[in-house]
Amino acid sequence: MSGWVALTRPVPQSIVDCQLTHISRTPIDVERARAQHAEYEDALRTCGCTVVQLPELRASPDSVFVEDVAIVLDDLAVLTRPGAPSRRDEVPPMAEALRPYRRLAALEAPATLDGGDVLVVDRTLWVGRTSRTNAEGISQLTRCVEGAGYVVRSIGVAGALHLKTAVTRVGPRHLLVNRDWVDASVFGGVSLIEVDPTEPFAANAMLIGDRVIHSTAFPRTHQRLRAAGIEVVTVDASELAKAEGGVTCCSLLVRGSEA
Ligand code: CIR
Repeated sequence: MSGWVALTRPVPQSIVDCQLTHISRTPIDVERARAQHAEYEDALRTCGCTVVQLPELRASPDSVFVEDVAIVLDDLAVLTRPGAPSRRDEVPPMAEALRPYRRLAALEAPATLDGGDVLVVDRTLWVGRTSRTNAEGISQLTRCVEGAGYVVRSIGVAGALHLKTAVTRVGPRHLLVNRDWVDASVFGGVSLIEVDPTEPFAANAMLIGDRVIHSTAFPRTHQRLRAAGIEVVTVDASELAKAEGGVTCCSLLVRGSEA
């Protein structure tokens, strides 16, 4: 068993009714969003993933953003309880999708936690305190993963939907960060690359192996990544950005697994 499986879900027509927190609603061209999602799946393949597209969930407007409903680690997967009630129907189908790959644990009420708030760096899970993730969610996640040798540390996030809107890994020892939204001084033993100030949403990048998938919307930040020796694979993600989604949210990576 080797490589990566990337789980994705199609863009439903209902995405036009998606949750929005920090941005205003603008019309989403669903066909264009679907074409961009297909381009994103191609980028995942370019980065060495086997893409497994799960069935469409027509009644769940945000179901393309699979990242939020589970945290997949090497040892287990934790099903979340998303902070937005409209997203909780996405969890049972994800449990079925993940069962062939991992032992499962699950958060329960009153916990809330979105996968977009969980940044894994080695054996540390940094968890953002946001409108989607509460203290009980962080406590329950800790209980689920500590037996497998993971440490959970919570971190404040201001002005962004999720922790990974503000900071993501772009290399074994590199983080890409928007310091307006998160206090990056807490991350030890890593090099910080700051987003270009004109591209505040550029901190969401997706690391797979030694390549990074990143939106075409952030050319100035690409220059910073390339200057650090990081290979960037670009995708147009502009329609999904209107739903407040970035590149990490549209897949769940399962390392070293085949169903
Ligand atoms: C939501 O508000 O839940 C969706 N419209 C966007 C979720 C994006 N997910 C992520 O950044 N992990």
